[in-house]
Parts: sequence; structure tokens; C-alpha cells
Amino acid sequence: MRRSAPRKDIDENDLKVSPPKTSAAGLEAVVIALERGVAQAGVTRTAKALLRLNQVNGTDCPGCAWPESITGKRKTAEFCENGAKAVAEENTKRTVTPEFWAQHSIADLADKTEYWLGNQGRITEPVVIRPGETHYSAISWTEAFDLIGERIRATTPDRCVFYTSGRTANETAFLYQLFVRSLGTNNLPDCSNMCHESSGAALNSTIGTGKGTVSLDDIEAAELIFVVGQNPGTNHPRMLSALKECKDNGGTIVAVNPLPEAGLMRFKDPQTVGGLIGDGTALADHFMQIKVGGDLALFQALGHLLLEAEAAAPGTVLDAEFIDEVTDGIAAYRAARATLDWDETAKATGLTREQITEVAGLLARSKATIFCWALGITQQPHSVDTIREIINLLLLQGNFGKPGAGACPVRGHSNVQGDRTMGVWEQPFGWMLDGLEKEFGIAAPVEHGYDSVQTVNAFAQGDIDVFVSMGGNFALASPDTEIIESSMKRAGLTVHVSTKPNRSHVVHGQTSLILPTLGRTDVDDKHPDGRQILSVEDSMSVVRSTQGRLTPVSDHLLAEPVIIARMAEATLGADHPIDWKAMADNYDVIRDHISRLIPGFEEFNRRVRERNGFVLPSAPRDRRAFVTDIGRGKFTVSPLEYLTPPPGHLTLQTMRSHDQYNTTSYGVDDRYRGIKNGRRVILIHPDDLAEAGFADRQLVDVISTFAGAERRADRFRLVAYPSARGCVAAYFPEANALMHRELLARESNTPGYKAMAVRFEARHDDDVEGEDDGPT
Ligand SMILES: Nc1nc2c(c(=O)[nH]1)N[C@H]1C(S)=C(S)[C@@H](COP(=O)(O)OP(=O)(O)OC[C@H]3O[C@@H](n4cnc5c(=O)[nH]c(N)nc54)[C@H](O)[C@@H]3O)O[C@H]1N2
Ligand SMILES: Nc1nc2c(c(=O)[nH]1)N[C@H]1C(S)=C(S)[C@@H](COP(=O)(O)OP(=O)(O)OC[C@H]3O[C@@H](n4cnc5c(=O)[nH]c(N)nc54)[C@H](O)[C@@H]3O)O[C@H]1N2
Ligand SMILES: [Mo]
Repeated sequence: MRRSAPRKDIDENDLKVSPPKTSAAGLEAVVIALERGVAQAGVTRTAKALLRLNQVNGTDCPGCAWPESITGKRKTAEFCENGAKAVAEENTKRTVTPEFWAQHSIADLADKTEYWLGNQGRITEPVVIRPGETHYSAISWTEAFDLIGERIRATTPDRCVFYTSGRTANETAFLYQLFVRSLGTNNLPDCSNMCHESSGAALNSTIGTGKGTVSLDDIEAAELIFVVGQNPGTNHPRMLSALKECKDNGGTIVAVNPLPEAGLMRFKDPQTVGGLIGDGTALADHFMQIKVGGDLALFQALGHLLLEAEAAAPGTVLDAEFIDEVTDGIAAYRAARATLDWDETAKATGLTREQITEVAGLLARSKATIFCWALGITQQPHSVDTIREIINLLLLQGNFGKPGAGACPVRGHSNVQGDRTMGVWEQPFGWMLDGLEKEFGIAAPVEHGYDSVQTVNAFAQGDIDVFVSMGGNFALASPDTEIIESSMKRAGLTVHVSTKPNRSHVVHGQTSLILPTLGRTDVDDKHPDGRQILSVEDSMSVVRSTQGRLTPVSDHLLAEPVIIARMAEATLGADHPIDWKAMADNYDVIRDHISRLIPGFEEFNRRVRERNGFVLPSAPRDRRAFVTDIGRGKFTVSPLEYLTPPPGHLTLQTMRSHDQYNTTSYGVDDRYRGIKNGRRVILIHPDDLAEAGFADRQLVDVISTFAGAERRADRFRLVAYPSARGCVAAYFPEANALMHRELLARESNTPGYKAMAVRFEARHDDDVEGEDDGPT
């Protein structure tokens, strides 16, 4: 299998590389943030949008899910460089009108990179493309909804799939899942399937909740914080301020990462004058440069050493009372961790016994430890086990329900956690379905639906007639780009509710609709009762209102809840028991339903209007209790497991550059890593480069291998980089052509985006364009 992604509008031959930065943020970040905004939207619109970001009664930043303070003072500017870029992307004045679609055929658009597509601006009117047509053209909203209703009714619910990306607000998500379940399917895959699903699977099965157990105050109060598999300098920049606060209070930070990420090393706080010009604070006290996939081995070694330390000084390391009163399984855990194979641990982690022992000493002495983690440990075959080992470590020392302690999976999309709370999940809880039946008088389907990878498989098997995408860019976010792109084209109808053009619009179904919608920063006031507010839930379970204030770029945009309600009416008919219109007219009606159905949302309409919103309950955090099937927190035992690529192969992890939001590229630089003007790069340790017989900057094709099958992606440049030995890195989504959809995390079904075995082949046709678009 062979594929060349479009790349002609980026001149990758102009790649420039400089040494990676050793600090993040500072004045440069502020300047870049403002430049981007002004270039896209002008001075007034930029200032108006940015000053409202993450403020009381303001707009929740569409960037990441890191929380704002609800107890301390908000800063005048509660945003970061990358939040500002996300806002600039959305409030751009550039527009994609029906004239744009008339000018550009699908064949033309198929040659454009995601960077080019996203840069064209906001979509202004609904458009359609029908079988045999070469261009999208305008369609009225009414006709569009009729078309959707007709097509859904013409098939069976199990052949319809409804994807959600994590920007969707709570009310929107609730209405969406209600529509889908009224229709009679749980085919509700979401971006979370590809993201933190492994965290949910590990946490639910051990501590009885799929969510984190800390607040922002805990981060500041912790004695010790592990930041594992995460690049906050780029993906959660405001987290750096909280980590600095922790350090200022005497805390210690340990970074576990195969790459020396700038933000983890040193941080210049752009919120303080010193931080704008000074040297910044060294953030990580310890940097453990782990091999990709080696974390499970590390955590088992730390567990072994904690038990050893407790044996040497009984009563000083473990929280015996806590273990005894509220946990289960300590005996089996003790037995499994009684011995340790240090040679194998070194092989798995790339770390020395001294390094691990030193950090275990810190852990043993700390009375309040937090583990933060993100995708570096969720996208590997043994991810769920790896995260369960974190829970083991936290349970050993009673690090739940006390200040400065707990589990902190750092979520990605700004409302990905809330979407789940609202029921966007292919495996809904029974109580949720019962509640829907009681509240709305519908018959909710029990059978589990497709998750994201099962959706890719269903596309490939021709099992999908209608695919609706609430935001996102499924074709590029998924593994196996070639397969998903070619099979999506065979689906009967694809419907994309989107703000901006993307690749999924181009590799569309036989008939395809693009429905343009309001973004977070747009005012939503075309309702009988006037302006509406929405709400989101951040990574620390705080639910807050969000409302945009900017004038939308076009009069034709509809709010997402309105689009869903009209889709439901067109599909389910006028005599359906649910009053869709009432909910779309006034979102308070949706919130009233939610308040009766979902625990923690009592009096939703009143509390969402409170200054700082409200915090959802968490048994481990609030009561040191675990609502599992046995009412206790569970120690678990997993075998040692790590990644062992076949001879001649290295392990590839795929990650984000500093200039992108998931599949959307803002630019083609990765400032902190010293990469300029290029995205088709492979970062590789100089010794691995030499061993494989390649030169720095050499142009290669990349071949990935899994279970006897291969995938190829052409024209990547090898760049010597201080990565862990044996581990290379490339950018998502360019590298998704190399991701096999069969390589998955067990239990969570999350793609192995950070676990692919690859090798390289030299290329010699440096300048020949288009020759490699060959057979697939
Ligand atoms: N600006 C910006 N912000 C974003 C996003 C964005 O694209 N742009 N995306 C949002 C979304 S949806 C998400 S989910 C988050 C993602 O946030 P991150 O998880 O920070 O995202 P990645 O860029 O995938 O970075 C993964 C990190 O894990 C490290 N890593 C890779 N493999 C391993 C491993 O085996 N072990 C360890 N210990 N580390 C490893 C990588 O070197 C890298 O530092 O960010 C959110 N915020
Ligand atoms: N190889 C590899 N693949 C990955 C990952 C990885 O680390 N490596 N990460 C995975 C992860 S963590 C995630 S979360 C997924 C991301 O997958 P998705 O969430 O599907 O992708 P995004 O790129 O965030 O979606 C961008 C599109 O959303 C639309 N959009 C933006 N704002 C709005 C809005 O307000 N409303 C609506 N309706 N549409 C909007 C725009 O049209 C834009 O083109 O990718 C996954 N894929
Ligand atoms: Mo994500």
C-alpha cells in the first residue's frame, strides 16, 4: 500500500533545522499570538475575542481542556499563544463562499494540503455535491435537512454513524446523542476513542470514575508532580503557569518523555514581567528520557522500590490505613512486585537503575503526589495496563482525596470530557438509557455501537450509508489514511457540520453536505428568547458557561443545536414525542432535561450562570471513596510489556507540532523543536541515524510494519534530533498513512499512534514531483 499526501503547496525542500529550544513561552509567544490574530481578523476583532477568553461570562477557549482558576484571581489574559492561534483560526475574516466552491473542483482540492484548506477561511453557506458532480454548490437549509431525513429513513439505523469531535458543547452533545438514540443506534464514535479512551478504561475499572481526581489548587499544592507523555508547552501552555506555581511553593517536577520538550525544561511566564524578558524557571527537576512504550516498566520499578522502602522503614512510605480501609488486591500486587528484573527494566525504559532509584526516593518521601499524563501513554497496545500502574502507585500512598494529590489525565479538546458526560459514547451506561426512556418516552437502543476504529472498519466493509460528523476531520484523524479516504467515498451520504474546509470534505461520500456552523467565539442570538449560552466541562470536571460575542462572518450560519434539532425533525417527523424545536429555541430547555437525568447537574440552569460555574462530584476526590463494583479502589497486576520492533525497525510516535491544532495546520514551523518550513520530517537520534546508514536531512520513504502487512508514506526527511534511542517521531496527520488500523490499545481500542514499527528507504528523485502517486 502506497500513498502520497498532497504537499505541493508546501515547499518541503526549504526545510530549516536549528537546535531545539530549551525554554517555552516568554515575549516571543505573546507577539506571535497577537500577530496571528491580527493577520486573520484585524485588531478590533482580535482584542474583543482574546480579552473575553476564559473570563467570567466569557468564551471558553476552543484550544485545550486545561481549566481556569475558580478560587484564585483570573489573570487579565487567561490565554496562551496557542489558544490565541485557535481563536484566530476561528474568527478569521476570510470566507469560503459558494464562489469558492465553484472555482475549485474536488480534483483541485484533493491536491491541497490541510494547511491550505484550513487557511481559506470560514464556510458561509450550506453546500452539496451529488453523484457525478465535480464541484460543491449552494443548497438551502431546508433542502439539506430534507435530504438527510430522506437518506436516514431509507436505510436502517445501524448503517448510520454519528461522529463527534470534542469541541461540541454540553447542550449540543446531549441533543445529538438524544437524536441518535431516538433513531435507534449507539453508533456514536468520538475523538475520545482516539485520545484518552485508555485513561477512561483504566480509571473506570480501578477507581470507579473515568475522570481525573484533582483540582487546579491541587496542582499548586502538590509536593511532587509527574508529567508523563505530555508536551504542555505546546498543547496545554497554561498548565506551565500552574506547574511554576507548584515549584514556587516548593514542589518538585519529574518529566517522563522520550523528547526533551522545551516547555518541560524551562518556562518564561508571559503573565509576569520577569517572565517576558528573563531566563524563566527551570520546570522539570528530573527529566527521565524514556523509550517510547517503556512507562509500564518504569511504574512497575517504582512500585517495587516503594515496597522496598516501606520494608526498610515501616510506616513511613505507604498509607497502610488507606490501603486497608478502601482498597483491594494489595497482596497480589505485593507478590507481583516483590522482585524486579533490572536488566529488562533498563531495556524497556532506556533508563538506568540509578535514575529510577533516585526518582523512587522522591516518590517515597512525598506526602502529596500527582500524576499528570496525556497521549504519550494512551496510544499503545499496553496503554490501559500502563495507566493502571499509575493508579497502583497512587493507591499505595493514599494519594486520593487529599490536597495536592491524585490522578490527572490531561484532556485534549476543550469539551471532550463534557461530551462523554452528556452521553456521547458508543457504550452507554444502562442508567443513562433508562433515564432517556423515562424522560423522553423513547426506546433507547441497548446494543453497543461503533467506536472510531470500528467505524473505519465499517467504512472499509461498505457497511455505512450515512455518516454525520459533528465537527472534526475523521478522514485525517483516523489511522490508515488510504483505506478511510477511499472507503469514505463509497458511503451514500456524508454530512459535515463544520466551520472550515478540511480533508474530510474532499474525500466525501457519493452525496455530501457541508453544513456551516457558529464557532465558540460567535454570538448565538437568532432565537425567539434572544441570545443563548452553552456550557463546557474542563479536564478537572468544572462546568462553566461559554458564549461568543463576535458577529458571525455570514448570516447563513446556524448554531449546532439548531442544526441537530432540524435534522431530528426532518428525520423523525412532526409527530415524534420529543419537542426538538423547543430545545433549539431555548437551550435552558435542554439544560432542564439534563438536570433531571445526569447526576451532578441538579439546578443546571441556575448554577451554570454562577460566576465560576460548578464542580461535578467525584467520589475519590471528595470522599476518598471508590464506586467500583466492589466499592473499593483496585490494585491490579499486569505482566511486564514494552515495544520491541522487529530487527531493522525503530518505534515511531506521532505527535503535534507547535503550529497545529490536531489535523489543522496553522503554519509549517515547530518553533520549540527548531523545525522550520516543513512537516514531513522524522526526528531521529544521531546514533540511530548513523546505525541505519542514513545522513541528516536525507530524503526517505517510510515503511511501517504490523502483523505481516506494510504501509508506505513517501518523502520524509530524517532530522538528527535528541530523541530517546530507538524511538523516532513524526507529525500527525501526515504520518497517519503509516498507522495500521489493527494496531490498537487493548480494552480501549485506541489506535497505536505512538507504537508503530518503521524502517526507511533512501529516495533519490529529490526533485521529481508527482511520480510517487502510483499504485495503491
Ligand atoms: N496547540 C494545540 N493544543 C492542543 C492540541 C493541538 O493539536 N494543538 N490538541 C489537543 C488534543 S485533542 C489533545 S489530545 C492534547 C494532546 O496533548 P499531548 O499528549 O501533549 O500531545 P502530543 O503532541 O501527541 O504529545 C505527546 C507527548 O508524549 C510524548 N511521548 C510519546 N510517546 C511516549 C511514550 O511512550 N512515553 C512517554 N512518557 N511519552 C511519550 C511525546 O514526546 C510528546 O511530548 O492536546 C490538546 N491541545
Ligand atoms: N497519528 C495520530 N493520529 C491522531 C492523534 C495522534 O496523536 N496521532 N490524535 C488523536 C486525537 S487525540 C484526536 S482528539 C483526534 C482529533 O480528531 P478531530 O477532532 O476529528 O479533528 P480536528 O482536527 O480537531 O477537527 C478539525 C475540524 O473541526 C472543525 N471545527 C472546528 N471548530 C468547530 C466548531 O466549533 N464546530 C464544528 N461543528 N466544527 C468545528 C473544522 O472544520 C476543522 O477542520 O485525532 C486523533 N488522531
Ligand atoms: Mo485529543
